[in-house]
Amino acid sequence: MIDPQRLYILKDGKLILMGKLIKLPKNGKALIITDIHGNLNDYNKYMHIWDKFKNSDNHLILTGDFIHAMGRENDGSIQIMESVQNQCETSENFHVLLGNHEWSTISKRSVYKAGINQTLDFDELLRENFGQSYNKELEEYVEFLKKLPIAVRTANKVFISHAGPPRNIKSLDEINHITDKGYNDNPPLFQILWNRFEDYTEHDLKTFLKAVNCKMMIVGHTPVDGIKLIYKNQLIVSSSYSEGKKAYVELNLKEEIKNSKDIINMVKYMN
Ligand SMILES: [Mn+2]
Repeated sequence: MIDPQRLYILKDGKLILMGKLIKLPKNGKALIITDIHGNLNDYNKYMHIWDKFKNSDNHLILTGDFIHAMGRENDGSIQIMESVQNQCETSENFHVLLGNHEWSTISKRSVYKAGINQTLDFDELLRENFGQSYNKELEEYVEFLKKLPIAVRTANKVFISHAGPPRNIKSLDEINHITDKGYNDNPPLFQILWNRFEDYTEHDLKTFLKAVNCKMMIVGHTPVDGIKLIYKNQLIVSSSYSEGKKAYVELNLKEEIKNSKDIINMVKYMN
């Protein structure tokens, strides 16, 4: 039976249920962009880079938290949401991962930044924009967000997610099924969307990377000055909402990734 809340693709005349893990082959490149947080100006700049970059081998990975600006002024969350939906429907190489801010829209749990309830702000933004049809729009957004994948694993052994790592993961298959238990009261899902580096040890990171057979992990979530290396095997990237510089990664999917140096060489900065 078809579950309307899951994403299916049509392949060779058969409907295939998409899991929560995207696997990228050893071919082409991937642009990895994090934490846009409703900044339409930055989003458009990255889309301009993507427009020049895209071809059948290249991919774009937006690692979540594309909605929720800091405050109501200049909050481009709706425009970005509409654009992201449109891109996902028209390009199979455009991958959008769930962040904790999109998760809050699904789970109806409020998220705060600097004491501001951003979930409530987003609700008000929708009411202002859509008036009477506010509820219908919100439901459509929730449907769309529930279809988003949670992580990407590349053939050259890089694991990409919004945050994390989660604890007690034994295999990549567990990541593929990470939302099977739902969006609320699901510790592994919560951890892959919320964990910052004070929440896990070097041992936790190494254990996780071994379980998913990866050398490096790339996340967003914590604002840093462009990039920050954690325990040698995790790179935090801030592409828009940052503590200074805005960085992204142009990951070469063909090249062997042995250590952090190989990844740091692929970091680029946006002005
Ligand atoms: Mn986040």
